[in-house]
Amino acid sequence: MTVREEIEALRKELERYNYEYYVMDNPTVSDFEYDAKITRLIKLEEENPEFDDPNSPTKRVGGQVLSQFEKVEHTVQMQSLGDVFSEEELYDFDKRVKSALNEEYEYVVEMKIDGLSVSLEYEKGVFKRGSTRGDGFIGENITENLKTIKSIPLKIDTDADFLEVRGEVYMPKASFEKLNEDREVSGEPIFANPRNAAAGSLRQLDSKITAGRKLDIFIFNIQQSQGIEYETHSEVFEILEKMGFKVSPWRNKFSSIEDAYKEIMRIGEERGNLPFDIDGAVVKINSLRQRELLGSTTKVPRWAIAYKFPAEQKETKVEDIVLQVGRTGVITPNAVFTPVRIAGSTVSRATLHNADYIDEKDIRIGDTVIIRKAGDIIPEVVEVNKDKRQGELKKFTMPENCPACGERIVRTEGEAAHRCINGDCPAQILRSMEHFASKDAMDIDGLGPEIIEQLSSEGLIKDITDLYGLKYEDLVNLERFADKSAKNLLDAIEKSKEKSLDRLIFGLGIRLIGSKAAKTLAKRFGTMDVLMSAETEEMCLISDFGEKMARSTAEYFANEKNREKVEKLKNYGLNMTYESTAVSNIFEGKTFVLTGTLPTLKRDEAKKIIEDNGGKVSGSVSKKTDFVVAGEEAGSKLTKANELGIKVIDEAEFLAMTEFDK
Ligand code: 0OX
Repeated sequence: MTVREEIEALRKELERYNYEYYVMDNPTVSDFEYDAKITRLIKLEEENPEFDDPNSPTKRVGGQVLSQFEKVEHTVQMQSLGDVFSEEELYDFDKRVKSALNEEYEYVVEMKIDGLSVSLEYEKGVFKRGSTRGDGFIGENITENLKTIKSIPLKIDTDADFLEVRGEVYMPKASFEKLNEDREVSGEPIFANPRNAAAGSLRQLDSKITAGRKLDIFIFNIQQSQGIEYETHSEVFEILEKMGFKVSPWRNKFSSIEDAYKEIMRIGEERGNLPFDIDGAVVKINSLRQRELLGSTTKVPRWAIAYKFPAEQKETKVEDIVLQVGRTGVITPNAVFTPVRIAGSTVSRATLHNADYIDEKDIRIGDTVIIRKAGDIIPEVVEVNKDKRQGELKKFTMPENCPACGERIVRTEGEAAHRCINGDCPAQILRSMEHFASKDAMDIDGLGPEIIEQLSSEGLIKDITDLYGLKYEDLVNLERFADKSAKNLLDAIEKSKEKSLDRLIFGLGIRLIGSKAAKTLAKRFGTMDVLMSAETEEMCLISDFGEKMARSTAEYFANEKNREKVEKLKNYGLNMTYESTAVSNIFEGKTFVLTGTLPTLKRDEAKKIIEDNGGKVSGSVSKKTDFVVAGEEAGSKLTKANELGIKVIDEAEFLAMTEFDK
């Protein structure tokens, strides 16, 4: 056997093992044997670079680091699905199908995998390119990341000269839990749910990171093909399966909507037992000819619909109600639960907002409560299951004293919140330091709540100004610190001195002054000195700036302690002037609203481009809005823009306006 033949034989064998293990879930060789073969192949490829193949199984470990993702135009639109939430709405969908077709038809019901849609393109059976859905028309080239997903075949056995398939990338629940555990140990932020974790993993510019994330995929569609024929969706599944793809696990056929509905309910019952998250079921017309007849609206096909399951709810027990003191002294009660898994992660706490909220829902320690995740992320109590209340549980009352400093708690008439009004309350000081270091404020990398707590309990920092006096010797011998981490933290603190004035103003934590208001102040007054001597009346004249905000700002700077704090920061060399970052004024006087997921820009990036060009970003659509930049899954803001006749543009049009993509 020549070297070339051995290389080829190993590649074939290893891809077959991948297929057996990752697609069929039925390995035929031991890990040991697999490792021995891949090690041999790596060696042969290194020694014989002339036989390189970008689709060799050795390329599945990642390695290429990109500076950005290239755009990919989808020649066949990657459509999204219309949603229904009830049996009635599902039957309405069927009525529309029935009256449009006027002949017999069949449905296929699939699970709706809660992941991210991607396209995979094969030329003569070789995987050439993979991309995200983006806005359905333009996505991002994530080929290298997709190659690391072992259930994606890099070569397929097919007569098709060209084939584009579509599938959903997801992170299995078990991989997600393991990933979050590891991240918690290493102090990285955890992902809210498997979908976010999968999205974060696919967006990595370094494919090695993606390779370590254990993603998987289900393929559910042929987007386009040359050289093969098929007439129904069921047939498509058979073809895909034969080619070696991992296809959607549930895909039964039904000849009535009633039976399709029963299947959806069956899927719903299985939801909790599956190793991956689903957020509903998809009902599709089986005949491709009938799909053509039904066609699509501008956004979604008329031949398919997603039946969305209600947010998952679980019962758990309230073990305790603990109080958290915020940076402004507001005392927020939190419920501590017996941990339960819900919508993709384990929940053990939820905010109970304030005493009125607890009263209204009558939540008591020891109660069994029903919880869910609002927007699939934030845990909340739906209600108390009173049937399970055992004996007379004690009603919750706010204590009279602050749990952190022991001073009296007050509640201003008409306000829901209880507050600790002791300006020296240690909990408030800790929270305000956390706020100062946070991402939207001074963005000091590595200075999270735990480190702040540690530095404070070591007596090294009493307020934010002390951060700038920290020395290497203070840190290096502390627990959790070593040479490198001490230097990194000091570097990050040093770097923060250059941050723009608006971040500093926001970081001070003036009541009612969020990051947007801080920017307004920085722009209007230009330097900290001018701002500190500004009169309330002057601030009231600024558009978008309310009287309460003006008064709160003036009060803050009238306080001698606060003035001293700013003076100290100035002496440490913090930047106290606002330098406009505007690169043009083409958006001067224009208000933009961003909605949905844009194909390449993150929301922060789009916002920065708008502001850098003199425009404003607003959170809601009104008559004052000039442009709505809409991406994937744009919701009610898009509807409102259309109602009001406001110009809606996509990312490409937006970038063209700024000529940013040239
Ligand atoms: C899923 C899923 C998503 C076909 C045409 C519009 C949507 N998340 O599991 N989309 C589709 O269908 C496409 N099917 C699915 N199973």
